[in-house]
Amino acid sequence: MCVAGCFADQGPATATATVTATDVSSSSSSDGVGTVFATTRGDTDGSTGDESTTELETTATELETTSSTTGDASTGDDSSTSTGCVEVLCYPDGDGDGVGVLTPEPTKHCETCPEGLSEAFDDCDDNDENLAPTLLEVCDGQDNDCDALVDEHSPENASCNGCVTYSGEYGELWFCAIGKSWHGAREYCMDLGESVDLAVLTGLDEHAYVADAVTPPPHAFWVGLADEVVEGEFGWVDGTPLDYEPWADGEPNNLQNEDCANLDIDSDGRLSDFDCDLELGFICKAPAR
Ligand SMILES: [Ca+2]
Ligand SMILES: [Ca+2]
Ligand SMILES: [Ca+2]
Ligand SMILES: [Ca+2]
Repeated sequence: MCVAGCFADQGPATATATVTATDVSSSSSSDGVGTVFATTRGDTDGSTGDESTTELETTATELETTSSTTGDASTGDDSSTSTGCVEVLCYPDGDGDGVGVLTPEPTKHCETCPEGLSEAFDDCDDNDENLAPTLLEVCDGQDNDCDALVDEHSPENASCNGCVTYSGEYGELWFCAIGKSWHGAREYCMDLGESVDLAVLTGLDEHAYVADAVTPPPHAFWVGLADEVVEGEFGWVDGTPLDYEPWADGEPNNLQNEDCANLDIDSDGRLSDFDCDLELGFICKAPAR
């Protein structure tokens, strides 16, 4: 616990100036707490040589024990900084959501961080209290939990803006019952995060997994497969070739130049090629990380 006279009461500048990281690292001892005491004690009685180090560290241990049982009695002075409390590094938390950031510089404090500072430093936006890695994703068009995905699945976000969300072994999925062209759907997916695109299905196992997860309506969902570049050569949007047989019977048939693939619930979840401008549902995916 932090006893009276602990430098948490004095603000970061005083604490940092008195017991700095340099004081600790410059000692021959590997015992951080003991070294701090030895340095303070040595300054007091003028003993700075190596011979006195062991004795001073022993004394430091005794002092620490005394300090923890009798409060400020061993130091007797509010300006003392050698109270034996555990230092913590505290990072500035500008939006008060309990998670700070790396800059500006963190400061050292006793036991706990004062208000406005935090031991955590991975807030993705320190100007918005609704964004922090400690939060759950909600449906608001923002990346609440700082994982670089917007409105993905969480216990608070099973569906969002017409998309049912899903999280599993193949990553994050959004099954969207919003009518969009294949290209319009792709843009929608990409707005959900840099790693998000129309779904790339890596093989029969994932294809079956995704088809099982679909909850109609609608019955047809665009996936990230097309042969717009070279007719008859279907490839996934991430550049990987199609290397398994995903097609429904008689597909793809390129009827009136159909170039975009959709997963058709009425064909056991297998794929058909459709006109890319048709407005269908679609499946977005972010691969597992
Ligand atoms: Ca913050
Ligand atoms: Ca924040
Ligand atoms: Ca997120
Ligand atoms: Ca969100």
